[in-house]
Amino acid sequence: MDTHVACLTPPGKAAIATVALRGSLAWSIAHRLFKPRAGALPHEPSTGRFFLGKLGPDLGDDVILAVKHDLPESEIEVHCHGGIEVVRCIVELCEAEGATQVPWPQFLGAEGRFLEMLAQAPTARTAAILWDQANGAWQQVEAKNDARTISRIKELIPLGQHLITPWQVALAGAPNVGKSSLMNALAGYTRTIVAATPGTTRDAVAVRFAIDGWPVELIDTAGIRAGAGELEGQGIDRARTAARDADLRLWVLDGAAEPTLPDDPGAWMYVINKIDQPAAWDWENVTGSCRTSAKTGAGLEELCQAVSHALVPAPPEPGEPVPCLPEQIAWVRAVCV
Ligand SMILES: Nc1nc2c(ncn2[C@@H]2O[C@H](COP(=O)(O)OP(=O)(O)O)[C@@H](O)[C@H]2O)c(=O)[nH]1
Ligand SMILES: [Mg+2]
Repeated sequence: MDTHVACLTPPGKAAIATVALRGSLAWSIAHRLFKPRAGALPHEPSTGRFFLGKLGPDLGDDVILAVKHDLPESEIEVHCHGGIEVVRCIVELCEAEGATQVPWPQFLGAEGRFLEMLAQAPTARTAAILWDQANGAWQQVEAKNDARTISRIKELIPLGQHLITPWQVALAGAPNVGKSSLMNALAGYTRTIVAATPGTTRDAVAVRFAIDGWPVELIDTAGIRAGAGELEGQGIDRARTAARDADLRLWVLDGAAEPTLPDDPGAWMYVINKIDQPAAWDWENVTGSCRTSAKTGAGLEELCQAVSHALVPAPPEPGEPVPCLPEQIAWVRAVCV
């Protein structure tokens, strides 16, 4: 097999860059290019050893050479100074000794794709899941390919699709029930217009944050009501689309005024807001609803828990496989038919 060389760190100015080398020639290339600060490189590489020294002709760059795998397919990493020219020089030296340069995704294979996702993980919780996947969690699926494992994996597909891309959660309901206030209270800062005049929010406004470690894009929709003007009407159309396409739809009811129910009966999670005010109707009629006050903050924690549970009813255990690459998802879907 060819000996491959790739730069694993992004191009540009940085303190450190990593150049990796793998193949039958890797260790002999290291012998020719690298001079340890003390002693000599051993005749054969041994996994897990590090060496400090110079790489390159004349003075060379100060580098650390790490042995990731020993013979016969040895793999080594050179941790050199960052910068485009330093990296280019080291890669060219390896090429001159017989290595072939390949792009880093090709060098790393599936692990690299998880690491690429890991770099974009928006929360510690999603990063931990991607870490497990980069560390080979999927091998359990290949080892234990039974019906229970597969059905559990299938359950986790939506989560796998939302480790980087946020879940879309729509806030819908009649004007003035407190959708924008709830969004602001949840996001923790003022982002949308809150006003006492019905119909002030004319457009769908989205804010991204995390609920229970899951990335969420909360969409505050224009109040859906009949008899609106043309401009407001366009906002209402966009609101309907955003609400229809969302992963989770919250219908906000005003606990202190006559309730307006959705005309689209689909799946809604009901939120009864303004519970700091005297009740205008019997909330007990709406089972399984969350009760909040955007004004006092009451019930927001419970609302977050309910949203988290609706999005990810059974979160993965540490080390559990989660399908997140397109081919993994396609494979699970194919074996589940
Ligand atoms: N007392 C009370 N007033 C609220 C609450 N939530 C919103 N409001 C008020 O209700 C009005 C309409 O709120 P807004 O968020 O603009 O409603 P939206 O049209 O559904 O987006 C504003 O005057 C808010 O201050 C709440 O929980 N308690
Ligand atoms: Mg509003």
